[in-house]
Amino acid sequence: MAVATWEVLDPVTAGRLRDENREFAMDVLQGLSERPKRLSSRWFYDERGSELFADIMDVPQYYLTACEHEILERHAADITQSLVGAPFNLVDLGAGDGRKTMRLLQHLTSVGADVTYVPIDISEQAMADVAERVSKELPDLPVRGIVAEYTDGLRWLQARSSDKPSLVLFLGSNIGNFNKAQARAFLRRLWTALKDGDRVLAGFDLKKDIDLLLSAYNDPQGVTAAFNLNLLTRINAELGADFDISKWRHFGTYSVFSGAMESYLVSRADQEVTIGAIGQKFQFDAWEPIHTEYSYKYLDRDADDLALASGYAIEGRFYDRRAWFLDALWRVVKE
Ligand code: AVJ
Repeated sequence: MAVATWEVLDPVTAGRLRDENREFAMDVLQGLSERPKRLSSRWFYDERGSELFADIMDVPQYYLTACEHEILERHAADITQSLVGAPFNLVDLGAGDGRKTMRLLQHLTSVGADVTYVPIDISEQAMADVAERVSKELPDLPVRGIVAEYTDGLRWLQARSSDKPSLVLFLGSNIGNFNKAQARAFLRRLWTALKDGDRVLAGFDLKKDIDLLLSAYNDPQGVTAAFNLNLLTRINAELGADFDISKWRHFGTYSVFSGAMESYLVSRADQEVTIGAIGQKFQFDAWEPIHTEYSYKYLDRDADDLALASGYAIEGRFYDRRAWFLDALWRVVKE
């Protein structure tokens, strides 16, 4: 049985974590000083937030996860076909609980591919969970996780296994949190950390009937609302604030103009909130919004443009039956 191992890269020390708390405080101060006020979606994922997001993935109205499962199941052979002939790394950026990647890994082990699974995640807890799940279900698969920021982790991987090609997964429409300029910058950084011939599989949620979008981000069970509101609970816990959660509501809307689902926390009353770690009080008017998330929706053409603009060739486009979601397969072009 191959034992799953992972390395914690150097910068991620206790010091870095303390810094993260400072960065959180600075970002909250900055965002709540703007108008309209905003908080970044990158802070959703504390332990409770990650749990709530896992619950969202099981919400029937949140079609994204089921669509991508279907894609990976239907197209596993085509997606991996160009790499299975020789040893390669399957690199997973933001593996979550690893359930999605299991679809590909199961296929790869069934055809006897010489693949090493390399999850990269900033959270050591998330790493331990993925490693456990994967080694339980596929005990013979080598797993070499890296606890680091994505691009630090990739660079380190390239330095160590320079000859092995990589297939890098960036699934789940995580790219949707970036606007177009940020998405291009991210993909270019990724390109820089990769080598000629490496592949990227990126998940894009496609533009579709707006009613479907709205119900995916306003589920009747209130899981998405709880996920959004948890950001205030996190600020209370980590920054010593006194947000009264009952005085806030979740609001998710679609902007046809920007092509994004937008999430807000809206104040139900005039109120004042103290944030201890910042040493400041913040005023909120009744019905004043805090913007918390963009989830950009794509046309096929938008995804293609992004690939070409950041140095990739398009190798394949894989869809679920209803064509609600796209997993785009790109090749890194350096020569
Ligand atoms: C994890 C960023 C892909 O934008 O759809 C789910 C997060 N927000 N419901 C998304 C989310 C509200 C999700 N991503």
